[in-house]
Amino acid sequence: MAEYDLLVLNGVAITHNETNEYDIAVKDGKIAKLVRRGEISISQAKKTIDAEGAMVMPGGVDAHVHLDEPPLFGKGSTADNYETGTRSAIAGGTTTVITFAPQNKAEPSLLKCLAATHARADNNCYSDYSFHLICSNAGPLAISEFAALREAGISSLKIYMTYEALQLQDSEVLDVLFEARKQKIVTMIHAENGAIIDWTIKKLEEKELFAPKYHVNSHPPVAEIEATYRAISLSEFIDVPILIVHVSSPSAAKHISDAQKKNLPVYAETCPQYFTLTRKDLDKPGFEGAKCVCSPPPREGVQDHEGIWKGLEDGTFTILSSDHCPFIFDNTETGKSSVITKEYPVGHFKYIPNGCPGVETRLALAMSAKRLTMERFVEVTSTNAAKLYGLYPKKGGLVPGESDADLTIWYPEGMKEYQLNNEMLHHNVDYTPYEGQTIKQWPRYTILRGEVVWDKDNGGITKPKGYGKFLKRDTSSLAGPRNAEEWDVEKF
Ligand code: DUC
Ligand code: ZN
Ligand code: ZN
Repeated sequence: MAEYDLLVLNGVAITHNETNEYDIAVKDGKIAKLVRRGEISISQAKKTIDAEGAMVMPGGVDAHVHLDEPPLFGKGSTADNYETGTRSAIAGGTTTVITFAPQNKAEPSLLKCLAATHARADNNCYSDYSFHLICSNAGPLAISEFAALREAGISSLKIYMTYEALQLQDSEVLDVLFEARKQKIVTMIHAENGAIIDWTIKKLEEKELFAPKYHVNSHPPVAEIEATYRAISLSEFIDVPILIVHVSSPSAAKHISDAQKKNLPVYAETCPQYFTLTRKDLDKPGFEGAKCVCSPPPREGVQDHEGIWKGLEDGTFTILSSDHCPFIFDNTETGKSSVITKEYPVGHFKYIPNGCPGVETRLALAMSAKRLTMERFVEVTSTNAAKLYGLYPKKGGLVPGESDADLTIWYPEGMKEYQLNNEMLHHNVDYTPYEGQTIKQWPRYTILRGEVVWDKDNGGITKPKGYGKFLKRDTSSLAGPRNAEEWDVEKF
């Protein structure tokens, strides 16, 4: 009888700290062993894949994905549900997504939101998945439920410093951070100053400036820079780990790297839109610019992109996520075009739903840019998200006996080049912000728990929905509070 279920042969295995010509043996959905190329015989396995010298990595972990959400960030609801969003993920080499379970401000319980999100995802997923709770009502019930969330396998929350429907005041942020510290929960923070944004919107409206491009003016860098510094200060006061999500501004990143130099447990995320898009992408004829409206917005140009790459290279950014937040462009009910009215024929920027699709293009865009060492690429696109959110080494690694056999196998160098177009993609969106862009690589196979779920040259998606499973998560394995003692107000 064959000893292994699957052998991946002739690949270059890459993890966050090693690159080697290893063949990979898989048994019962786990990585069984890594052996020097050629040291294992194909007769030992039921099935083999020849990687033909290409890179083989732990499957991508995308820790920032919005699926099946109601209107939260302007008008319009997300276009992808758990079926279409996770289908898109595996077609782009991502085997695990962490999506959001949103709490409505009128709903005091987080556990209820968790149950409702489970119901939307159950039996619908192609990739494995977990949830971050979005806490928009940090009242006593929500706070008292943090311990139960941990038992339910949720070890992270997201909070907002802007958006009427979501914003917490600083005292509420402190309430969340205080309990998060007790329960060993990582708090993700959308760091933009809501008051600065609202005030700037009024100034634009006074001048009757409504086109999509004014979204950029209404979210000036200072809103992100100030809120990032404030979020870091509040987390330092409570001594608790935070992750600043979707950082777009190199000046905000500077606050983050200064905090990291002080050994504060401050983590950060950026996304491909912040090294590919600029404000010019929102300044297109008519309403076209709405396709690239997201928050924070894309910044000025090459210098900002360079700042983002520098942060990815030097470790300021812990993770590279997609912030996949999809809205159909040409849909007047729930999509971007729902903000076009008689009164506002080119829409009004402040109502445009904020977000862009990107779960499928995240890995290929970052790979094609050829800026990161391959080990760093694995670290920011897979391993660090798994570590930060309590999934490592089950996810994000190739640890024999411990890691799920989740693999992304690329094409051999130079074998594929594409003009990216929306028809290639598997999301439920009618555009990609990256239409026409040259892509030098794409995942050829995606393997989830030992099963091929994506085979680009042989039919694409190969497993039905429902194979993806919910992942209960543990405590973060990245550094936590600096002081192990209980927080004590008398120390201040
Ligand atoms: N924040 C997100 O995380 N996603 C979409 C919109 C936003 O502001
Ligand atoms: Zn956000
Ligand atoms: Zn988001």
